[in-house]
Amino acid sequence: MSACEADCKTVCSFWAPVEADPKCYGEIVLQRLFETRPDVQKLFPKFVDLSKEQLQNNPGVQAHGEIVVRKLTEILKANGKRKEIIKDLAESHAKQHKIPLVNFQIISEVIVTVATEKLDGFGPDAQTALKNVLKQFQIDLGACYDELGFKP
Ligand code: CUS
Repeated sequence: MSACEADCKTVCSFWAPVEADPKCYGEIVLQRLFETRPDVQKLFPKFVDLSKEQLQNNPGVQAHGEIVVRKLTEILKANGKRKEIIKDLAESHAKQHKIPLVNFQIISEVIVTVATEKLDGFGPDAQTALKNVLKQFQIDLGACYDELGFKP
């Protein structure tokens, strides 16, 4: 088992609540992201003009949050197929949404914070494992961005 697979396995052992309720956890992640980094909110055409109040209980935020968390769960469980998932993600985020790489670092930090706060027993080892997985994810995504010639 590679180091990355081991890290994925560690994180997965705490992940059942997230997998069971991706909409709820996804909403928390996006709310926290927009709260801490209003500049990132501007990258979402659907959400750019929404006030803090309008972001609460927003079906669009919940729906996109759910997508983000489902994607992340898919990556955690994919092992060999990880690269393919990331390649698709890179295509859509480079060509269609034009999301610079740094934003994935920002959302990764938020994901670690939220997991640490909300998941039972998610201690230093689990946090390190999740950080490693997300770091590798950013490296792989960056390589795909390079291949696509997307230089933000
Ligand atoms: O979609 C998805 O899925 C992603 C997430 C990951 C997986 C973590 N995204 Cu999209 C992200 C982001 C965006 O879009 C924007 C901004 C920032 C981040």
